[in-house]
Amino acid sequence: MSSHNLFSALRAAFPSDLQATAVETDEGLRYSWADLERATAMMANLLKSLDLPEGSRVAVQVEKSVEAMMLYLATLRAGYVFLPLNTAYQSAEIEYFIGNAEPAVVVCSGANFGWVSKIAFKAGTQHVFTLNDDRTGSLLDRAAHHSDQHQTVSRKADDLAAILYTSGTTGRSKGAMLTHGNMLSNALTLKDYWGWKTTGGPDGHGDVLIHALPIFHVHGLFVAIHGALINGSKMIWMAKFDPKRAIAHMAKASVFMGVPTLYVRMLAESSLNKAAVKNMRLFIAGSAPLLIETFTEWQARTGHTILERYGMSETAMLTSNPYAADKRYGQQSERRGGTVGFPLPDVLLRVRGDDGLDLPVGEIGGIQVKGPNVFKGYWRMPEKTAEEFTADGYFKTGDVGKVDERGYVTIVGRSKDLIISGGYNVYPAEIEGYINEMKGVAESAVVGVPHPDFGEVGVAVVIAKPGAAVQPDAIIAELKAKLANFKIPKKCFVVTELPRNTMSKVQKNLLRDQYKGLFN
Ligand code: MLC
Ligand code: AMP
Repeated sequence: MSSHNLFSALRAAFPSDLQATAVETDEGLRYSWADLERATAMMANLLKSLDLPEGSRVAVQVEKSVEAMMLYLATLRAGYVFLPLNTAYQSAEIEYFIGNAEPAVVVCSGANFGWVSKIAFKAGTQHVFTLNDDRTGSLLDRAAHHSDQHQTVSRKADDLAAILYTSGTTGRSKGAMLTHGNMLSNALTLKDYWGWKTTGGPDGHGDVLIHALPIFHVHGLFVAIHGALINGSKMIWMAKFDPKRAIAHMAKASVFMGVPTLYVRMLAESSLNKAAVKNMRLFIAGSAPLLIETFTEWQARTGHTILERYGMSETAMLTSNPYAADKRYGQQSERRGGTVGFPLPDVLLRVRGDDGLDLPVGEIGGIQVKGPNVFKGYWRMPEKTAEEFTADGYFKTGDVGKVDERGYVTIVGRSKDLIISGGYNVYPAEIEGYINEMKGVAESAVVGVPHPDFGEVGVAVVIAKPGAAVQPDAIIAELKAKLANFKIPKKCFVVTELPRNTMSKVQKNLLRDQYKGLFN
């Protein structure tokens, strides 16, 4: 392939019958492969007509829709850099991302146009379009005037394809820069490792994926969309996850991907049984730890063994339990609950101690990785990038784990102060910063505690200034007015002191222990 544009590789995998269904929505709309080809061409031509500088960012905060996916593909196709933003982000959060990334184009929902466009124009963005989840908006109106033929722009493997913001443990979010080469290598590796099929399956045309995740993070945007497209597989598109409908879709699907919360919610449905999953080939979980109870219960109810894998924004997928026996690890290799499987075939993974030396098998330390999937660095943060890589080019994931004698990787914790709630990352430092600025607050600590639905949720523990009356409900209400809803601690306590070590550092482990039974 002369061009390394990821879109070219995805396009080359479209089935020969372009009139076949590529995406079928929850509401019964059907999009053919020809529709994907034409609509992405029109959007790419619209972007091209704007005469944007090379490497321009296209920032997008819209509800999930097939057109939103097409916008992603069109951005790749036109050679620009896609920057997806969680729909829950509020103005202060959006102001930071747009100010930092300086996108040439911003696309938002019509309902948010007023405040988003204000932020964008202030940051120097020239073009703000709207895109709604009912196939309306100025982006589509404008694209309709453009040709449905477009020559995909040539890109080098090392050219940027996307920037994903991932919050820092201290300070502000960092934009992880992913290249066309990063994503194509990962998509091809997973196609092979997960045994994607082009024949057989529920309708004789191979695998059919239920797409139930949001499309502003690695899991829904890359692993799921690339996975289906690089195999020419149809997607059943759920704008919002609903456990009953997801189970009903399984009659005509074969692959499902979800964060653990989705599995927990489906297990609560009586319609989940062996008959409901009889056409399914593979259930994949990731983005957060899958509890062994969920793994075992799923096996008992459906007869299927969930395949757990591990990845991150900076690297896409890193490890996976095997779909079929992995010859590198012997014929006995199976999917093991509680582990995230083996390093993917082109990923090098090692576990190092605080002294920077490799640890023996079974010992716990920091996970470091290297491979064609590992990102290019943090957007406009060369020092931060340098800090996160070792001298010999390994990326320090911030996850703590071990590798056993058979090669299985287990994640046991994180060195980064991070809460993963329902698959979304919440950084305590960010929430504490907001709480500490509130009237009457002296100090706060936010910790993650177990939760039956979200896996983990945040709890805020606050100390008031002497003489100040601080109400937990008022703190929560103030946070809700400023931050994305999933970041809001589910409980807040006002206490007189925080546990500290001899260095006067707050002992978050003691707080986690104290509040661990709150929701379970
Ligand atoms: C929603 N809420 C959450 C939450 N999601 N609270 C904590 N954690 C979450 N993840 C809260 C809202 O704040 C709101 O509270 C209430 O739940 C209802 O909101 P909702 O939007 O209607 O929720 P729901 O649709 O039920 O969403 C739950 C969910 C969603 C699990 C479907 O969170 C989700 O889609 N998660 C997937 C995230 C994901 O794709 N992660 C991949 C990251 S990639 P209130 O109080 O306001 O009513 C990655 C790399 C890798 O990590 O390896 O894949
Ligand atoms: P993000 O930055 O949103 O991409 O989140 C990446 C983080 O999610 C990783 O660094 C891990 O801490 C966590 N993660 C992803 N998959 C798994 C998994 N299967 N088990 C445990 N943690 C996971």
